[in-house]
Amino acid sequence: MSKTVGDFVIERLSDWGVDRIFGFPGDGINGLMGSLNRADGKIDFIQTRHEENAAFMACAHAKFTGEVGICMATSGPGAIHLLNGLYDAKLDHQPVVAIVGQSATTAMGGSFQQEVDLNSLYKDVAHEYVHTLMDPSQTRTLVDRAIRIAKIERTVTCIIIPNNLQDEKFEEPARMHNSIHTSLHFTYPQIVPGKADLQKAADILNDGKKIAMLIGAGAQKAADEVIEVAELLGAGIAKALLGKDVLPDDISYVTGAIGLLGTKPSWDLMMDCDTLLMVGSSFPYSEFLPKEGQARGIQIDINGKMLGIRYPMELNLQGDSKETLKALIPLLKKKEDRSWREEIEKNVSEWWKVIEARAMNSADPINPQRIFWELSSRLPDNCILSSDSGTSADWFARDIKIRKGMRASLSGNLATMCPGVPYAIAAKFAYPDRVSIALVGDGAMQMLGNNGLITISKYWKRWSNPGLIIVVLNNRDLNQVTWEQRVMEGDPKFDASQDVPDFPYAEYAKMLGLDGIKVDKETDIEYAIEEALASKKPVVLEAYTDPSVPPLPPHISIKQAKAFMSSMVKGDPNTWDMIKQSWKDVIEGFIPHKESKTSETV
Ligand SMILES: Cc1ncc(C[n+]2csc(CCOP(=O)(O)OP(=O)(O)O)c2C)c(N)n1
Ligand SMILES: [Mg+2]
Repeated sequence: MSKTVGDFVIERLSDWGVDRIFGFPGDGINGLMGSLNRADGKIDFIQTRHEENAAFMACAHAKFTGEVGICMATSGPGAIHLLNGLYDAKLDHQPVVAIVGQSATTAMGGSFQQEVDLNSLYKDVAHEYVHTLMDPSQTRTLVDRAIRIAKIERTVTCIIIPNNLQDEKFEEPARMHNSIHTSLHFTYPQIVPGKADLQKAADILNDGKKIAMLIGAGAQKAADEVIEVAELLGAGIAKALLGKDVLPDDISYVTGAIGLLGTKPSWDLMMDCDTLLMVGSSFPYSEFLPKEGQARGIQIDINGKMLGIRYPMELNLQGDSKETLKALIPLLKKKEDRSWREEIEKNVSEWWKVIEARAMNSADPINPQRIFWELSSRLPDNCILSSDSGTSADWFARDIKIRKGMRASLSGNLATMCPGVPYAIAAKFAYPDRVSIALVGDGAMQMLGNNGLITISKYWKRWSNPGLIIVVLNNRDLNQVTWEQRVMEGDPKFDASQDVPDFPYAEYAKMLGLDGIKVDKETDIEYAIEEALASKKPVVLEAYTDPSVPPLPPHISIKQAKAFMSSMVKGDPNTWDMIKQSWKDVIEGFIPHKESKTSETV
């Protein structure tokens, strides 16, 4: 049989180094499935339960390996299902290529079954490159460009292949006018700002007395340089959520997360600094950065489009974080006055005591913070963590102490529900010897996570280390949003939109042949975590947690406090429990007797 277009697509992907595709079949891509089958395991096809999970997995593959992630789905409904996961990749700047089917060219334009205008549909998510194959001789061009552009732009691209063309005989582009001759290969260039700009940056940093650094995922490979700069400047370092695994949390001047899910030391760092150095982050909430005019700002980002959009920076430098910081270091003077640094270190060590005390507060039946706190100290070396959106992200941000060698991610910019489980699965495929842990709410489990458990049951025996733990916070509530209704809107919890039906997550895992552990007593938490870590199978650790524990912002503004009070006055069904739990957590914030610095905070 001569080589088909589908055969060439698979061969070329393999030549690009692709060895895994996440997807789900359909008649729109049967030609490609046949080619994968004939390719004799050259590329592993991982079948998910839902195309959205395939796209999340491709995104996580890119996040954890640095390689391009590939997902595949059929025309119409399959391509539509991919979208949310693809937006997750696009917004977090991950190279992902979606390969989707389309009605046969003979039927296109005929309102045929499953015919959707995919070029238009994908025009936003894959705006850097989305093309429909019209002729077999285009195949090489489309594959090469989709991959290269995904990498160069760190974004999502898409190839649409009509199903009849997948089985056509493949053709190399002819040597003639109107034909395109593309090639493999791409390596990232080293981008470093010019000398004069680096000197300007050094002058600003050398002039400052109170330097704050904010790092994000873009600083992933620059950990050593970030530390060296902070040491020279006596700076404190806050981490945007996607940058959580860039630096370990046991560094005394790392203030941890920033923003609504952030820490008080990060808030104080930003409110009191006179100079801000932002590296590889597009952290979106400006109200958590210094006030305009308070600090002189420098931003470093590989993506010029992301510069100068969060704070009016004095200097915006396009460059690779590692190389730029390396070039900057010789120009920096060591700050002799360490009082700013000492203050930050004091704040950080007090804050960890607050976090521990909050975690140790009892709740009914279990305080979710306690689960994260106890898990944190027991995390295996080199484990890979993923968090879902929901209160799990709050506790992940605050209670988990990252150590060197660990990886961690979540849906940072789209903040969508459901990446937790598929990210953890993709991590296992990429690193079968490492333990992977997902932190997920019950709402997200019911939306897609439970289906992910079926995928785990299908594949886990392939992994050399079966260590995969799905921690489920069973609070019978879409709790993060319930708190937003109270604190942001001043409304009571709307039961009709917020209540989640109970479901036996651990029992369900057992039905699937996995391990399931349910914990509903505080005294059992440590044992349950240790049992989960010792399990010889993937395990669901279901914790029956209290929805009245508040995911408090690092400081509460008067507006938020008023809204919270008003939600209770309006008759929130959980008023008494909420008062009890919120009060306990607020009190812990004052035990180390650190008063807030700004007048608008209470
Ligand atoms: C796809 C999607 N739908 C809705 C939301 C809004 N949202 C954010 S967190 C959340 C609650 C999640 O509930 P659950 O998974 O049970 O976690 P919990 O907050 O209860 O811990 C919702 C509805 C979202 N971010 N993504
Ligand atoms: Mg919930």
